[in-house]
Amino acid sequence: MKVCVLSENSNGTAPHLHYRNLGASEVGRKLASKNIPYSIFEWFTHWNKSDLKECVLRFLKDTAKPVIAISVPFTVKDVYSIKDMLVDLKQEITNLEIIIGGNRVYDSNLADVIDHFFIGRSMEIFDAWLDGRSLDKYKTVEPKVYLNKIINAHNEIPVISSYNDSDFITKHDVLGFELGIGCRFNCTFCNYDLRNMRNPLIVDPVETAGKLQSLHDRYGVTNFFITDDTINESIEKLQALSTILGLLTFKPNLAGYFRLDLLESEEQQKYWQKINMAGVFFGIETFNPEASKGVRKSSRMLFQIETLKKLRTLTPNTFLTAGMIIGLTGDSEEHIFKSLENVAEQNLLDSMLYSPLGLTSMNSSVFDDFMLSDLVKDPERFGYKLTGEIIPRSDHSVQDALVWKNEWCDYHRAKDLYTEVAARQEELRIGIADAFDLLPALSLGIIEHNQEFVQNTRRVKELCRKKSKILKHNYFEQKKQYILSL
Ligand code: B12
Ligand code: SF4
Repeated sequence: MKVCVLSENSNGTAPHLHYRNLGASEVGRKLASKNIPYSIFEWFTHWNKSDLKECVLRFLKDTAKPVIAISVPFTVKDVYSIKDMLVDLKQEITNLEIIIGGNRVYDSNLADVIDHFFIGRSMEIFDAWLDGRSLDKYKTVEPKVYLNKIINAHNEIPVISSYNDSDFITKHDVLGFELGIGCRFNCTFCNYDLRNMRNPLIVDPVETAGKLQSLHDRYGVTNFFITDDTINESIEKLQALSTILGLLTFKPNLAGYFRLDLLESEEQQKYWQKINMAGVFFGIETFNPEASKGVRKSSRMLFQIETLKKLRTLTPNTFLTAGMIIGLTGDSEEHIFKSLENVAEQNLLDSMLYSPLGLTSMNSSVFDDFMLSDLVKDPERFGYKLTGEIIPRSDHSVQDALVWKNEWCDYHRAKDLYTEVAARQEELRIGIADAFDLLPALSLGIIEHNQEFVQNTRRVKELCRKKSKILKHNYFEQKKQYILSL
């Protein structure tokens, strides 16, 4: 067997990011562990199509079992841009098998060209498939689609970027790692499939530090994103991260997700200062105590504001973003605008990302219940009525938007409010950027300090988009030369 891993995670809402796809790197590591030759083709939608096709044909030319493994964690839409090429390749290589993995949704419109769909965290299924073992355990109502409903932490281990010289990593790349798998909490609106996990598995800090150090020593990488849904869910995780950083000979720039309410604790604050993240995303959702309680987050909002002030003094350079939801039961327009002003007055956050509360159906014949939030499963219990109106998504995302209504808002008003809030944010000079946006800017040398990002967010993102295009182009050239020389 030989495998071309086609990877894409740089489109959609964040075209200025050039992060390498952590899932694709794990697919590669799994193949390497079984001595199966493979090559990752990163950012496949941006390749010149004939170059990509030529490379795939060359790489798969001398194997009896040719495979294309597609990894598209964010949207299956990306596959449509190469669908014609895949059809051609199937005609030219008659025994070619095409598999897709990583996404949480199954798109039946791709079933004519894809042979096997592995939904969500699927390393265990992939492992069985590679070994030719039975996949009965993971069968779904669709014959080509497999899903693992019971994740076993020994098969689904935390992933740390793993690359070799033919991946052409440079110091301008941003790589990812996980500290653990799963989250202990179960917030009502959350659809992270591995939430509500009793004992999330945590990495071995020494091993992780060794891998990160090696990526730094071999390629000069200093920018890393941590993909855990909650880095500070436990002191053990913070301890692990702090130990990892203590073992490294360099100071990496890190971005990741934290829960603000847990940082009220002095012990957490001690680790916060030691770890000193470059950028942090807090899922605050609302500053309204009533609305916050409704989504199973802390209602101690005054404490949270004090915590933000404290964090500012502990690590003044950390870029702080908050994800906020518009339309939560118990909230109000007045409160939303008042909290914006409060944040600006007290300089609590650098940026806020608002979004209208979205209740989405899994408009798909295959999914795990855990891919739906509690709120979607039983909206009435949380004060939302579905009006029956459904807004279909046109972008192959499979999930449709369900129109909801509560005591003060509905989905349509929440969308309008989103525009009004963005205008007010601009006036108040609160940024609209993700903590994860910072790393490309640092890695591409566009900014040296976080404050430059705070002041020029829009221009910096535009520069990132332009510069990352050049970085990708250089990568495509090197990769093509390498593959054609094989
Ligand atoms: C970090 C993260 C981000 C970061 C960084 C993204 C990046 N470029 O790497 C940021 C903040 C930028 C981001 C943005 C978005 N994100 Co996000 N993000 C995540 C998060 C927390 C971790 C992703 C990750 O790297 N995980 C670790 C890796 C190892 O896991 P993995 O990708 O699932 O890969 C594993 C398996 O899937 C499998 N696998 C992967 N590929 C393949 C291929 C084959 C062939 C096989 C067999 C297996 C396989 O192997 C891996 C090991 O098990 C996930 C939730 C989660 N915890 O997974 C959401 C998640 C991926 N994001 C999601 C979404 C929707 C988005 C946004 C669209 C949000 C928005 N509205 O803006 C944007 C899109 C970004 C873009 N490029 O346009 C959804 C995707 C839903 C879906 N359809 O599957 C997720 C699942 C969250 C959720 N539950 O809703 N995100
Ligand atoms: S929102 Fe964050 S803390 Fe809450 S369940 Fe989801 S991952 Fe866990």
